[in-house]
Amino acid sequence: MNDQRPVDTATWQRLNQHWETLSKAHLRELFADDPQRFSRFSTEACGLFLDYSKHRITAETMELLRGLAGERELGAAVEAMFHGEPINNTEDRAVLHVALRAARDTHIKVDGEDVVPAVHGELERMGRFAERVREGQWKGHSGRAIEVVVNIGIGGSDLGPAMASAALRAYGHPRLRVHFASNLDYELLGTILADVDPETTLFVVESKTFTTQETLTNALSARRWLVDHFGGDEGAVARHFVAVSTNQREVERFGIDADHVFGFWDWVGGRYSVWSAIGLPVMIYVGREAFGEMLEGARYMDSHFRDTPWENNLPVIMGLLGVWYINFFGTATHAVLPYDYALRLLPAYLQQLDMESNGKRVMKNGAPVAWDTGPVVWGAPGNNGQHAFYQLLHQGTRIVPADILVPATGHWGRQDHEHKLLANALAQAEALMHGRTAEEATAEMEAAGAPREHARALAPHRTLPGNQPTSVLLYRRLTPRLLGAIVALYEHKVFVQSVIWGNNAFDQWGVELGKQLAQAILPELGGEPGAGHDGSTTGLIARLRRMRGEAEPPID
Ligand code: G6Q
Repeated sequence: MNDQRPVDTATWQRLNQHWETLSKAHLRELFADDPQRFSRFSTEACGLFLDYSKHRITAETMELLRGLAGERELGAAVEAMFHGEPINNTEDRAVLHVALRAARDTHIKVDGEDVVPAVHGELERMGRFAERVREGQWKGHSGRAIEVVVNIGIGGSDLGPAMASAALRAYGHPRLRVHFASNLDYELLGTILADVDPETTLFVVESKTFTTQETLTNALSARRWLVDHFGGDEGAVARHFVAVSTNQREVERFGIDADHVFGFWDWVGGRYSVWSAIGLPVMIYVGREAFGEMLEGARYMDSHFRDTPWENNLPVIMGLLGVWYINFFGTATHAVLPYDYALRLLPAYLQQLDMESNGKRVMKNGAPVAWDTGPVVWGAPGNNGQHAFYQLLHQGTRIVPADILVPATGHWGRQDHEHKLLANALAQAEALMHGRTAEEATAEMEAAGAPREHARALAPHRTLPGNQPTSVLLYRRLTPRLLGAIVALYEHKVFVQSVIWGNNAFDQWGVELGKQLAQAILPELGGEPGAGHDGSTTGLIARLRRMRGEAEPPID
């Protein structure tokens, strides 16, 4: 464990001084000063072309940031992860999502045992099952083929497969639909169930622990709905429910046959688990081959991350840029803006990946951090964002670094749509970087015939400061391989940052307290005496109890 604080490295101080000068520079000047800027600050790997020239950096910045990574022993940290060392120190676990996509002939040991054969064994079981469903050989209780897969899971057991299924719609089986039920209120599950036929629906209950309240509540409701449809015949469950879990015992207690349980391992974190059996709904939807290609794309990115010098290493570059903004410019958020509607769930997926991993306030050794860690990650598909929140990016008061993801082509062959989409994506990156000066705004208005006084008065409102940093990630088309590469890129980016900051990216103790308190409040909502809360919680419990007992209030 590296106990040194990043702020105590020699490079951190140098970065501070460097920031003093560079923070005053405008990207317009940086481009004017260096005609080679685009080629200097762009690189490509695994089907992804990264243009990071629109960042507030110079060659010296990147050199210093790489120096920081060196002082933080990033290289050794990467090797420790790939070698299955227990780098998740608070849970004493290895962190091996990279083993989930390792080639068959690789050897990765945990506690002396090679885990790769088991990974491929489980992939093989998943593949056989997925094929049976896809080919209509796996029949429901009344003998009909499956047409709808409903995933029941939450957090890491929901966001990954939901994001990947949406992203790979173009590769989906034409007979199959996939739904994702995660929320505890009945709105989501109820809406899905109202829309599907129990006789052709397969539920995949996904839960690493199989103790998660939301998932078990939804699974029990779905099961009751199914059994009711079959007139109380419990035998239907075996044909309509399978599970994915590391907790075989709890799954069996729920009533799902061991043959219909797909497993994974405690060295797979929830938010890193889409590559494991947690990806089963994706595999059923797109087929084992396409799922294998997604793993392959991630594997390419793993090799790239491990073997490529940092100058051209995508996760390292993106991780270091984040550190530069968060720790030196003091930015608090990071936007993800895909100009690819298939990636509409990527911002939510990355929100969990990043915020649950690096939303930490202590170092691995328990010492408090005295520097900011993970950003608030947010975003939405690009065009929609342009007509909504981009205003703040263009004229607000904050620096918001953003990733703009752009496919050269889509899956529909619609050149007319694609050209306009690409023009918009590039225009936004350009506008965010360049902005519009007061002089330019005034001249434009005058050229359009506005009187000088009017143009001058309006100029401050029409001025865009620019200097807003973006990374543009181009790719040819969103294929399964490409998706695998994108997701692995972000996984490794988050890891790079955790190494710089010194925190454990693989635990999530912060989410425990709320779960414990919910268990305590639950009986109180039913009227049992409480354990004692703050005045607000006690007042809200009482108010909710009253409201639930009341008739619908009249609307006045
Ligand atoms: C992910 C988190 C969390 C987890 C869910 C669901 O890294 O640990 O999002 O995935 O709480 O947990 P189960 O899979 O155990 O139901």
